[in-house]
Amino acid sequence: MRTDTPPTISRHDYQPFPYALPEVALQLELDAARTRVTTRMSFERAAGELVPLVLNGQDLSLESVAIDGVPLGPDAYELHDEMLVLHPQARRFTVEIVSTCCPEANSTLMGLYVSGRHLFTQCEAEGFRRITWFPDRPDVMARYRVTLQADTAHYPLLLSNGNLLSQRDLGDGRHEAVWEDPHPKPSYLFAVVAGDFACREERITTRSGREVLLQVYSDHGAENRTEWAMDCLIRAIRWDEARYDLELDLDRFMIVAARDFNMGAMENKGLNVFNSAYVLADPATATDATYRAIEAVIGHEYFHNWTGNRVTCRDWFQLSLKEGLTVFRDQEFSADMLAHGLQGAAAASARAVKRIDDVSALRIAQFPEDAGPMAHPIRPESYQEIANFYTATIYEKGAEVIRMQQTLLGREGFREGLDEYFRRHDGQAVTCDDFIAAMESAYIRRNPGRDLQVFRHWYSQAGTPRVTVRMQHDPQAQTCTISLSQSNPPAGIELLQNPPATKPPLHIPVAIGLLSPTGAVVLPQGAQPHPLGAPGTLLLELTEAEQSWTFHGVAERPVLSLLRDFSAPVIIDYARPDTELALLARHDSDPFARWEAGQELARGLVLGRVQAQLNTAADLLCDTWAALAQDTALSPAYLARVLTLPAQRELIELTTPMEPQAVVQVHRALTQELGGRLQDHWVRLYGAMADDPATPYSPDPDSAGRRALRALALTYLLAGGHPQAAQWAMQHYEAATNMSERMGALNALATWGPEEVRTAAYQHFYDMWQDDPLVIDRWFSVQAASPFTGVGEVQALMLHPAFSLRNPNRARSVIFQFCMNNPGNAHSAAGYAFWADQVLALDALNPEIAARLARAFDNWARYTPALREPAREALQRIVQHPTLSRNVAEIVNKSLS
Ligand code: 0A1
Ligand code: ZN
Repeated sequence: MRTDTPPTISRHDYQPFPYALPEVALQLELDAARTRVTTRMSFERAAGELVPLVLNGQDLSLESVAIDGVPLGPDAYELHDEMLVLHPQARRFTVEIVSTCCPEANSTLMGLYVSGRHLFTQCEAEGFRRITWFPDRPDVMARYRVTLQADTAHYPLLLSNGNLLSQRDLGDGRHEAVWEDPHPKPSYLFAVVAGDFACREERITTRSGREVLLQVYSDHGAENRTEWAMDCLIRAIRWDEARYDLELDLDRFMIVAARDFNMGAMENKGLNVFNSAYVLADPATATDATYRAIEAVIGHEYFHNWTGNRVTCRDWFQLSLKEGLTVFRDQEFSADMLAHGLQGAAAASARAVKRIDDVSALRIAQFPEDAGPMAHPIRPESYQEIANFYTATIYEKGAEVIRMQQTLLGREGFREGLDEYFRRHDGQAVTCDDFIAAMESAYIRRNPGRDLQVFRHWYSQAGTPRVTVRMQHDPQAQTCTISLSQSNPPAGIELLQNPPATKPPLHIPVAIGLLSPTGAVVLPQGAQPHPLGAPGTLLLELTEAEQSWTFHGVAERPVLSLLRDFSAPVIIDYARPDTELALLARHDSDPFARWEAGQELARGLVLGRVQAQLNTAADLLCDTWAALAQDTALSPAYLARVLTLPAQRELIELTTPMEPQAVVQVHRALTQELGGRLQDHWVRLYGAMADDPATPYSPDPDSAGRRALRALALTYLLAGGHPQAAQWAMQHYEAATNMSERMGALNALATWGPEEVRTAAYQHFYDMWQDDPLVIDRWFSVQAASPFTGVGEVQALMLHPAFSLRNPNRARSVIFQFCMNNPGNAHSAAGYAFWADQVLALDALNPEIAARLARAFDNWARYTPALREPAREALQRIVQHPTLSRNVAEIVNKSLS
């Protein structure tokens, strides 16, 4: 904890570490109260001159330091708050340090900590320094040998990275395990787990014929919930072999589920640690969305083994090098899983479902970030606390930047570029520049005379670019001219730069299509359709501030389908009549753009009602949706997306000034209207999507899609006031044979249900699942996000015995859900005051989690005046608190600047 302003670290200040560290031997005498760590490091100075050896450490007690076996007296080294400086004289030497740390007092969940009865570590980004004094930076890559000693009864399993070399009993009730990781790695990939776990294991043979052992560890009693995780892991391994020819490079790959975890999961080499919410699933406790989320996270962490671990980051400014690329890979994996066994348009539509979900998430989380005080490029220029930069920009926008490279290179070209990246950099710690240089080599081979120079600006610019579209059609000449212009004014941190940042144009791939007035595909004369796109897709590569393209042989004025498959993370400005959107929503051959057209129609309606107070009729939206609801060619999963209004959070972001309350009101009113006017369709879909209760649960996309559509129909029926809806909802809830159906009904009731039915369902749910923390998180979440839950109710939830501020999943399910997903209640003076209280309370325990919560109202300066003042007051109260972590201080200072 500190009160002074934390120092700013700049990308341009990077200096290589002056020593190589080939070998590390660690011995951990594990004990929850006090763990003793002996670290032996063999250093080799890189350059000629003597340089101090600077090691990082945090919350450690130093017992002794020795160089080449000679103990150092206290005047032979400098011990600072978070730094230990030694002055070695030899070129090659060994440092041995003994220190202790206290896992049970560690509520930050970084470094070595206690969860349940087990011990876990979390080292990314800078947690290793909480375990021992060390050059804790990603460009120092060493081979680790780890000796673990602990009480045998309490910690019968002792795990670390790599291969188990030996195990023995120490004779005093303790035992020992020695692990060795053959792959040099940075400290952030180090891991230790100790405890008593159940284990599911399988042996598989990799593509090259090596047998590997896969293990999933969980708390005893949860082993029957790890089958899906194992299945996902095997599919991820097979997928990486098939798609990228990347093979598992270890004899053993372990996943361990932790109840207390700050994030989703962590890719420690050979020993992934997971938030239990992303491992455990069975039909009774996990929803379809959970099954898919587990698949994505297991894939993500596994794919890091190559993109992140084999080739890692030189420094933390390069975080998106591994995260953007790995998110892109997990998105592709998930899309391929959804499309498995399908061909042609059916496969495209299945993949589009994933794309829709990813783009929706981008708009909810990343677009606001790019439009607020924390806006930063995917390769930031500076930070105060790196933990604050595990952001939607680094991850999700980073993945979009990788995806654009695939769009520009084609699938094969992208694969060539990736192969080149591994050929050049396997075993190294590198930069985003190194990645793009490898991609560029493949790009140039395919596009002689061109390069990715302009594309590189995506790495250095913050903000969501806007692309403005104009179209001119000349019926005589049968030409159609499309003009695109781009702008991306300074955003976030760029605004504070002096002189202001200059932002050259970006290389933006804009995939488009032309439709005839009846919705048929129009392919202009001589135009080459893009191989990755839907029928008739053309790729316009915008590389200048403004450019035009003229197409020939276009007899009638076409309707433009824009930004197909969301080919770039931009906002499109194109003024056009709603009738064109309705046509696209019914006929676009690109399933993503087709969904987008319907969303655009709905967005226009909501924003018109909120901002211009126009009571525009919803007739066109209703007619379009009615037609779509009857289109039997659409899969249930896709239709469920099509018939869902844009999220309140997405719409709030589009209002100027931001009007959260008005958006919530209009959104609810429109949902009611759609519920009423399309009632017959909802009744029909509700019946048609019912499952045969005798069919066993399966999370496959078709079954999941049917459940999603049925729950959506139920929601509309409740919203629209169908006289039997409450009764159907309760029956749906009670007759549910799996958690997906049950949550479908509970969510609908929480949002629209009459009070007695709602509370009866909550009570029943609690009675049934009170002993299962992951299910209780659902119970908390659904209530915290309910429009009927105000500040008083959420405070009452926090007093519930099942709640704990120390457990991040609980904090997320109550506090974060309320602050971020209950805009109708959180956006109020009382809501902001509650938020400030919780940020401060969390900051004393877990600064990483507190800093995430501190971002809930990032964009307060754009709120409607009546909300701006109370939001500022709440922020001021946080800033003025006498002890703030570096994490929260950075966020709130930026928010107020
Ligand atoms: N590299 C992980 C994310 C991660 C980052 C920091 C953590 O510490 C609290 C934990 C996990 C990933 O991308 O999955
Ligand atoms: Zn990751």
